[in-house]
Amino acid sequence: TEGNNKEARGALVVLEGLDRSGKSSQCSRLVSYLERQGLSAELWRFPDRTTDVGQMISAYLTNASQLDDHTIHLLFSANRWEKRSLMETKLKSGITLIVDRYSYSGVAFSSAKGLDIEWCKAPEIGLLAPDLVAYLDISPDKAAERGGYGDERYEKLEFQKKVAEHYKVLHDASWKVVDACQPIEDVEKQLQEIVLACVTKCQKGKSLSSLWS
Ligand code: T5A
Ligand code: NA
Repeated sequence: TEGNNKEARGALVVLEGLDRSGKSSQCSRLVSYLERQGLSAELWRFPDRTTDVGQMISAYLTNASQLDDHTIHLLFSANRWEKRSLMETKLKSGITLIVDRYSYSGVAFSSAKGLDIEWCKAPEIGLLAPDLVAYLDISPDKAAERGGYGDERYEKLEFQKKVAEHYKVLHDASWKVVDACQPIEDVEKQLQEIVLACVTKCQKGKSLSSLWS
């Protein structure tokens, strides 16, 4: 009978936040947690530096190459597009994807440089919309104190302040803001609850949608 034989899909969960907000630590903890619950989950990250496009992005971030602001923006977007169909296949086969950064990073970082926000959003239109965006909230000053920034292009306090402002205008109904200054285990606990609720909703038939809606 209709509805019942549709296989439960996985959830598309994105973690966003400033550099050093704790995304990578929490993404891997989340995947382990979901697996302990008997759920299929995979850890993904953008940029995916393993592809040809990803290697161009990596060279740019490490200052090994220079690119026009628009050009690097489109490369970040292309790097998501080249993964879109695999992402959809995985989700439809019941795998939950925990994704370290996504289109919101793309728009927040490029618009923080002064690019028009609508122009920044345009190439993201049609990518899969996350079921949940967990924003790890930390002040740029606190983030900078965490082990200090490395040598990557965007790891500068003044720029991170601008990025924080530009993230704010992207918040929508799919966002949950988590205080990233709590002890790591407390952030973890909070994320487990909101992610599990999201996975359950997707299993019950919440449909996949596209950016930006
Ligand atoms: N970018 C990315 C774009 O411009 N456009 C795009 O489209 C995309 C996708 C990529 C850069 O590219 C930009 C954004 C970025 O500048 P990246 O490889 O994702 O960069 O690297 P970062 O996000 O900068 O990763 P970081 O490693 O700096 O930060 P994370 O992952 O947020 O933090 P994490 O987990 O590595 O933790 C950082 C440190 O803090 C500690 C950890 O132990 C670690 O030492 N920590 C805590 N300390 C205290 N309390 C807690 N709760 C803590 N949680 C973690
Ligand atoms: Na990271």
